[in-house]
Amino acid sequence: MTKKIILNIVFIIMTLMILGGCSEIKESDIGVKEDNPLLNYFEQLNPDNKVIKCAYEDIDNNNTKDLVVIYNVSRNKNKMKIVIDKDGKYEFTDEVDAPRENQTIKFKNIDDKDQIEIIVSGSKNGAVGYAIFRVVDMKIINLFGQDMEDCC
Ligand SMILES: [Ca+2]
Ligand SMILES: [Ca+2]
Repeated sequence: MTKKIILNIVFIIMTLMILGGCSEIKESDIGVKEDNPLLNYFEQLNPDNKVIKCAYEDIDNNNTKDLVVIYNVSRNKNKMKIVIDKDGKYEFTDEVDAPRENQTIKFKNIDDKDQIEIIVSGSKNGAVGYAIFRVVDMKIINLFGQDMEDCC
């Protein structure tokens, strides 16, 4: 009887460990595969900046996929920039402020013309904000934003 209880406890602990391990993997999911060449390029040139979130899409409408990267720059500051794939030659855009927590990156061609727009949302201490960006001449232009200053 006692042995059965101990076995049950061991089983519960092991289950918790496995579940805990799984959620850890989920949390560290940055949105693209770790061997993404644009991600590797970013990491190589920005070794001090931990990558938080990525999204892979053709940003400049030239039929090559580009990589939006949100990364940490200091204890309380995140930034975003984009690795543009110019037919195999990678270039960075400038950088803009990015949300502190719960970052999401989505794409939508909001004006139905030319290149796709980037919708970034996130929060800081429960304050939620979002912004719509477009890349023009390797600069990230903020087309529309709401409460971004509260979450960045
Ligand atoms: Ca492209
Ligand atoms: Ca557009």
